[in-house]
Formats: sequence, structure tokens, C-alpha cells
Amino acid sequence: MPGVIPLNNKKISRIVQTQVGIIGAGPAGLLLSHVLHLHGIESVVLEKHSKDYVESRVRAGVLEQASVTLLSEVGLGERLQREGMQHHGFEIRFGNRSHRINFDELTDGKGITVYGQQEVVKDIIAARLTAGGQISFEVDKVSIHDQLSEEPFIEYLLAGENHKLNCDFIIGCDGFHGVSRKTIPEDVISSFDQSYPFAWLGVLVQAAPSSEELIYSNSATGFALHSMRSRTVTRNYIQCPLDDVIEDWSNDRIWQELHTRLETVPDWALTEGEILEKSITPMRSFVCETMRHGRLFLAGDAAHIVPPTGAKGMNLAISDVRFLGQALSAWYQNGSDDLLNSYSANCLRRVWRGERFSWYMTSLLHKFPDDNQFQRRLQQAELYYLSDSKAASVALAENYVGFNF
Ligand code: RFL
Ligand code: PHB
Repeated sequence: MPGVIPLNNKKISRIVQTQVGIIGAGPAGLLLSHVLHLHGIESVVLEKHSKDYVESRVRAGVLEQASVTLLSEVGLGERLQREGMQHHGFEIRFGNRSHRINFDELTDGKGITVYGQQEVVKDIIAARLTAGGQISFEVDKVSIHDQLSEEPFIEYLLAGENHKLNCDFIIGCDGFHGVSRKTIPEDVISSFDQSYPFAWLGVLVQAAPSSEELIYSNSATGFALHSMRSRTVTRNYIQCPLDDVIEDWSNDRIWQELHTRLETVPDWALTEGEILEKSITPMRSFVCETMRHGRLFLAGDAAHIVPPTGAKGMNLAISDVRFLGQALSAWYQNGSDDLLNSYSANCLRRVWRGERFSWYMTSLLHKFPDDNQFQRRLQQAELYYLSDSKAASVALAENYVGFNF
């Protein structure tokens, strides 16, 4: 509603009304808005970046079976089924050895699908816009108010005008650096944080994959991962020092390291191609307990992050959304707040399992600069145990493909 209404010394030009106000148009915020729509619940998504930016941001690539099933059940499976690549295993290389984790043998018929996160994001944005959903891109100065009351609201700046969004619930899906988690007073949350002494340099390449499956390599000079996005685009990662910047990594140096770290077994060669994008990501484990403060709920990276080695981040975001969609729909349908009350505990059980696995994969596969010889021998012993013991491989495989909801 246009008109200028002074509020908290701020001139509010527009008041917007919805049932659920969602901050952040990553996989968590967008999927929640879509799921709520299917339950007949209205929402508005506020995103600080442009549509082009969020649709082209290169991030995750691996979807667990349960994530694929959920996306398909909510009508987002069409392109995913067509273009997503179903994988039946992946390879771990260490020393000059190779060990295949064979999902068909080691899990109860599950696998993973390789489908870029930005494709998931594009699919959900298209579905929301087709259904008349409201996503406001390029909002600024988002702030959360009165979440302990029954009338919480969000203020933000859009196209130079101050807006106020009145809603029943506010959902913080604004990632690790967003504003939502910071709105919860420090004395009501416990944070668990672990950083790692290295980062990942991610490299997107115009080249056909050199392998049918992902290759995780623990090499003498550090970790590398060969992954893919399609039959013509690969995604590679190189462990690098924490304080490296992109300028430290010329294309020649990237190829040299990838060849050295990945070509550790006979008769296998990495195909080079044009480098389309490169970026450096620090590695971190983080969990915020609780994921709720009154009528503010956190979902996805806003509440927890994992190092990408276990490929769990986007999957945990999807799992939170599933719990929250059910909880909000029970509240709107029959006024029950049981599921809202158990939301945080239900999510956190899955989150901690993902945290443990991501930490395990990170510890198993990286070269830790400060490790002594004893710790290096333990890591070697773990890798040999994995390749010699079916039980160890089963444990890894079932965590990698993920658990049913
Ligand atoms: P996102 O995707 O960070 O989205 C948050 C959105 O909120 C917006 N935002 C704000 N909007 C309004 N106001 C503010 N104040 C705001 N502050 C932030 C941001 O612009 C953004 O659009 O969080 P979400 O939705 O929780 O999704 C989480 C996933 O993005 C993340 O966990 C995964 O990308 C992690 N991850 C992987 N996960 C997997 O499941 N499988 C993988 O294979 C995998 N590989 C990866 C990964 C993450 C990586 N990086 C770059 C961290 C590989 C890498 C390299
Ligand atoms: C990716 O393809 O981006 C990817 C795959 C597996 C990981 C992390 C990232 O563990």
C-alpha cells in the first residue's frame, strides 16, 4: 500500500502483508516458499542479490536420494530426472591406490544424482514465478522485528523505498553470513564452530568428465576432487592454503596441481579445457542450537554449515525445509504447534549426522599442514581400513547417499 508511514523514525513507503516472510533465495528459502504454496500458504521471499546472480552462482553438485525424491514429489523433478546424472559409486584415490565405493553393493539400492545447485535454484524460481509467487530480488538493509510477538515483521529497502512486511512467521534462509541468526540474542543460542587449516579452490571447466564417477584424491601434495556438471562441463577442487587468493592460481598452476593430485593411478588422464570460473572457499563446520527464536525459524546454511567434502550442505537445507513445511502446514491447518516446537530438535539430529560425516570425510582426505607423523599414519590406516573392510565402506556409502526421511 503506497503512502508514507513513519515508523521507528523511518519513513515506510510500502506495507506488504503475507503469511510467511522468507529471507534468502538460496535452495532453502526458495524450496520452502514452493512447498508452502503447495499447502496453500502464502509467502514472500526477500533476496539481496539479483535473479541472474543467484541463478548463476556455482556451488553444490550432489543430491542425495532423499533430496531427489522430495524434489520430485513436489513437482520439481522433471529437468532434474532428465539432465541429472545418476551415479552408482565414487572413487577414493590415495598413494597409488584406488578404492571404489560401490553404492549398488554397499547400500540398500540408493545412489546420488549430480545436478548443479544453480539448476535446482533455476527450477524453483521458474516454478514460483509461474505460480505467481513473490520473490523480491535486490533488497537491502533487511531487519527482523518482534519475533517474540504474534505479529513479527521485516523491514527492508527495495528500489530505494522502505518496506515493511507483516507476517505470521519469519524464516531465516539467508546463509551463514545473513542477518537472521544474528537477530537471536547470544544468551539463547549455543554455537559449535570448527574451522580447518585450508580452503578449496573450485574450478569450472569446459571439458568432458575424465571419469564416469566422482574422484576424491588424498595425494602427497594435498586433496583434489574431480566432479562434473554435465557431459561437457567438469568441476574440480584443489585443497589450497587458507590465505591464498585467486591471483595465486594461474591456469597453468591449476592444471599442474590437478594432474599431480589426480593422476596417481595407471592409465588415467585428466582432460583439460577452458577454465570458465574459479573461486576459493574456506572450510568450516558450524551449528547453531537452537534453530528457533519465537516466530523466527532458521533453515539451511543460516543455522549450520559443513565443509563440502561430504556433499551435505544443500541436502541438509532441503531436509530442514521438509520439517518446516510440515510444521507450518500443521499450524495453518489445525492450529497445532507440536511440529513447530520439535522443529529444531528434529533438524539437529540430521544436521549433527551430516556434520560428523563431513568432518570425517574432510579428516580422511586432506593434508593437514600441522599433522605429525603419528596423525599421518592414522589417516593412512583409516584409508587402508576402508579399502580392506566392507563394513567400513558400507558405513561411508550409507552416509554419502544419505538417509531416508
Ligand atoms: P545459500 O545458498 O547461501 O542462500 C542464502 C541466500 O540468502 C541471501 N542473503 C540475503 N538475502 C537478503 N538479505 C540478507 N541480509 C541476506 N543475506 C544473505 C544470499 O544472497 C543467498 O541467496 O543458503 P541455503 O539456501 O541454506 O543453501 C545452502 C547451500 O547453498 C550450501 O549448503 C551448499 O552449497 C553447500 N555445498 C554442497 N552441498 C551439497 O549438498 N552438495 C554438494 O556437493 C556441495 N558442494 C557446497 C559445495 C558449497 C560450496 N561452497 C561454495 C560453499 C561445494 C562448495 C564449493
Ligand atoms: C561438486 O560437484 O561441486 C561437489 C561434489 C562433491 C563434493 C563437493 C562438491 O563433495
